[in-house]
Amino acid sequence: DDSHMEWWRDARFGMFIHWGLYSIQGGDWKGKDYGKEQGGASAEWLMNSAKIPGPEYRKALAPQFNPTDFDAAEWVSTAKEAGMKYVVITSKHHDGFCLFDTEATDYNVMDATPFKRDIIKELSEECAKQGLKFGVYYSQFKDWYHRSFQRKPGILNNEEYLDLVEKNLDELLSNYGDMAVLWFDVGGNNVIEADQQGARVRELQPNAVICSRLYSRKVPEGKRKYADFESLPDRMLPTERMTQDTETCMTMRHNWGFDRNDDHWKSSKDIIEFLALCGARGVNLLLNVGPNPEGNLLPEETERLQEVGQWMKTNGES
Ligand code: FUL
Repeated sequence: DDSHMEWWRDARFGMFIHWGLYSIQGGDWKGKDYGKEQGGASAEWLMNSAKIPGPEYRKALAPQFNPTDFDAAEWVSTAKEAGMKYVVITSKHHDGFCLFDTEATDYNVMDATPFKRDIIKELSEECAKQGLKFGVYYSQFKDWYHRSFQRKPGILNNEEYLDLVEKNLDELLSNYGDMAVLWFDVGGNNVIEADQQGARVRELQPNAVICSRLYSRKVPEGKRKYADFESLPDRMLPTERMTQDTETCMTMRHNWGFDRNDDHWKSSKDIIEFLALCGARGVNLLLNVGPNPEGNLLPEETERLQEVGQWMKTNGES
């Protein structure tokens, strides 16, 4: 039964949001630029690129995280006006920081920052209010902050870490109303664990749509039991129209998280052409914004979203 996929198939276009402690630095660490155009992975990879130990990263950034301009209503209405039907935000990226209230670790917005507002709660409630679907990105396999990773770099498949993931998932799936999308990212090789996490999602939110990145790319498609849609690598599109559920994601410039020096903006025209192409190939588009440390969408982002919205009104399907 794939009735839970219906809204997602109709939706076609969503907003992706990369936001977290890394946004404060905008790709910079101790005067050096680790943004993508400087050869870094991407601004949200700062902790890894600049080899910052977890405790140091937390100590430097968490006390500064105070995005008082953040207004969920504004973000959601901007997405809605652009013709987007769903919103997916980084509840926990690879730096391990949780943008939601969690009992599993105090490395979260409520306990470790002066902001003390549950961002996932505010956004999920606002999406419900404005009639958009809401989902979360969750980095289930990469967590550079976790103790076990600090002890033995790269090794996270242990009980202690899996316990954190399990608790986080239960919280995300229980405390925020309807969770429409579970956008897992970069699965490990362990199919048993991926299956367990997928099963838990089904159990607590039977209608949630699960991203194929729950599984490692090495796991053959037929073995990805809980993957509802195939997530293509950044900006990739198939050459033919897809018959299976597929999504591609794209950011508006080079980096996903906020970067101070990245001026590689795609034009509104580029974005609209890509969106139209996605439609023609039967692929959903998750278009990314990287809000600033104060909690604002950037003027360049808002401007592009408005122009996409104008195009959608005349050319998109409602
Ligand atoms: C990748 C991540 O490593 C990037 O930081 C970003 O989140 C992108 C959408 O997915 O796997």
